[in-house]
Amino acid sequence: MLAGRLVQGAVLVKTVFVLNGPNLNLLGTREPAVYGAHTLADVGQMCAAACARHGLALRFHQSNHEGVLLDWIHEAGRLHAAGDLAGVVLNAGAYTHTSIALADAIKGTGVTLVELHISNVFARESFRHHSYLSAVARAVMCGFGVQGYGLAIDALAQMQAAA
Ligand code: CA2
Repeated sequence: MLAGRLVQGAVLVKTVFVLNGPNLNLLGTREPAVYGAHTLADVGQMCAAACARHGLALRFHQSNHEGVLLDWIHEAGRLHAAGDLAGVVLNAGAYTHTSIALADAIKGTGVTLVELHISNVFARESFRHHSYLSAVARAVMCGFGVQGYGLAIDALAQMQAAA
């Protein structure tokens, strides 16, 4: 069944934003023991397949720049305000551990957001144990490898269905 809302007899498909932060464009090229062998393009295909399963539209992006990530969260916030957003999956990379600006954007827009990490950050260096985003995220996932992205989209679709 399509996860959308009825507008004058037409189903309006909701959108999932999958946002990736700094250095995630390097996926599959370095540190395979930590992040696996899949590239970011592979992850994009996994997300497209997950969204297709649920009848959701996908916006998939990566940037090494904090302000660009902020702009995408604001754009998702506008869809959220219009009732057209299923949610955001955000792997903010190292900005997770530094960015009050991203936390403010998530809180300010009110988007339903899953904070995602490919690796189990709690099994790594202590500076990765603190996140500025977790307190404003709807849910936090880590350690599922790149399969976590599809699982996060499944979870957002379930939340939509339950709403
Ligand atoms: O586990 C994750 O997904 C992280 O968000 C990845 C970030 C890291 O700073 C977080 O603590 C945990 C780093 C992304 C860097 O990605 C690379 C991928 C391949 C090769 C080099 C870097």
